[in-house]
Amino acid sequence: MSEPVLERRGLGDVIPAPADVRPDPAAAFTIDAGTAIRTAPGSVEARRVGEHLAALLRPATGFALPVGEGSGAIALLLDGDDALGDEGYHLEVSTAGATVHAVAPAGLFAAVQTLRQLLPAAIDAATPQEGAWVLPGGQIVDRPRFAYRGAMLDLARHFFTSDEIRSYIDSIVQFKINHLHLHLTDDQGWRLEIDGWPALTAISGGEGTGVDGTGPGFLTKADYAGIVAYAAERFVTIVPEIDMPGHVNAAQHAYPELTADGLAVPQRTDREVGYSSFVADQEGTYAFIEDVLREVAALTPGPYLHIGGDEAQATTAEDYRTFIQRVLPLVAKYEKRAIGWHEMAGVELPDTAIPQYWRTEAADDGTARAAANGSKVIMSPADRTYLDMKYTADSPLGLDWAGHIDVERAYGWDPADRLPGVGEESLLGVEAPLWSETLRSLTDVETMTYPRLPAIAEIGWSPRSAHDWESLRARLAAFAPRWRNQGVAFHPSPEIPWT
Ligand code: TNX
Repeated sequence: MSEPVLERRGLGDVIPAPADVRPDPAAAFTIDAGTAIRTAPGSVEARRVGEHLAALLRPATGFALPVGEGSGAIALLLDGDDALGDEGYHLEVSTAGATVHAVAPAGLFAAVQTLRQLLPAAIDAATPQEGAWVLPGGQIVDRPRFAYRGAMLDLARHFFTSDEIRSYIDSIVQFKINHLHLHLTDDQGWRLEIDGWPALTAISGGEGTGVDGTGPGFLTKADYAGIVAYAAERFVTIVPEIDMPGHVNAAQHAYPELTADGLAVPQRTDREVGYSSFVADQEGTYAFIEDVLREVAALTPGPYLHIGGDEAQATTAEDYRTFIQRVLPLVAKYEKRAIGWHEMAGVELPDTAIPQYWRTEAADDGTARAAANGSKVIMSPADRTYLDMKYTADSPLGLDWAGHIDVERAYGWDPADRLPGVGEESLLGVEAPLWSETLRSLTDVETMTYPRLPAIAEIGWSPRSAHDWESLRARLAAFAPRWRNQGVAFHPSPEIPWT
């Protein structure tokens, strides 16, 4: 008796589009009850990636899929060509099996995301499904265009729990996103516990915080460390942000000594920006900041520490310069590289500092000057990458100050063309920030994220020559059943011919 045929996938039906795809329709491989997964000899990390793949495939297939170094028709090997880089991989599928060659475990993990998408959508079901688990035959050679492909969650305007953040990590890694920026502090809340300054979270992470007072909560140091570890197992680097010198009302509400006159400021739960500022010419400001940065750096194995720097309308230009020039050395002292919203580039920066361009203007002198001086830049133009912008005027969630962003708009730009003076060589990568003023749940987060984040992930990963709207639309369409099986919410954009 023959099994029902599940959906047949094409070798290139993957988001982000792989760099090089050579299908061989005669070479398909069918995973069956006897399939095992073989991982690179002597590599604990390759073994972990193998276990990750097995855990993805077991529920829907019902197969045992043992993982070991002995033998197996699916092989995850660390014998790749150096040209693949740390995240690249070479996948060969023949009738005998599927073999991945990578240089580093991150490349094996990227290949696992590709393998998942090459299988029928039923692979994401939680219970055993009938059918043949066919991988399309041929070869893929793939590696990212940019090293940094990020998403950002705003925990300050609305707090999201450790479990919600972990779910978000699980869904974003499918698109080879490798950085998660956490916006931990803002006027409406402070979301990371800091020893020695307990009121930050006791007061500004407590009940009544967040926009409209509806987003209370904070991460303990243990919660944060747990998220960092969970992310690292999925080859995601956490980028913590402590926003300053503006966006600091929550800190000043908890600690009045951080204000100019030492008087308490009221809690704020409205959506205004640009009214609060640390005091640049007060030593206590830097003692506080050093404590915070030291602790955040100690909890963060990744290389980056984001210091905000945006919308400091309540800080004079001179104070802003003083402030940034005092804080950058503190970041370096704790052995991190500073990222800042691009206003930071209004000050001369060391070439290790990374401006993140977020506005909608066609040019930015500071960012261009930083790039000319050797700084790398992260591109997050609000009118393309801001996942909190409404899709259309009808979107119930989101803001519209940078316009409406449908999927075609999120996809129809190139980071190397965005700013004069900031070309391909100056780019560290792209990031899609999600601000949470209007969001109240993980479902809201996912609805704003999908299907736009996959479009931006493709801009960050795939070669420019592979960007093609008609192709992306068709590949996105296949995600409706996948996201349903995964329990991930998405906006059913009418632009996509959903299956
Ligand atoms: C601008 S983007 C901000 C945030 C808001 C966001 C809303 C940036 C660096 N600052 O404070 O949440 O707009 O879209």
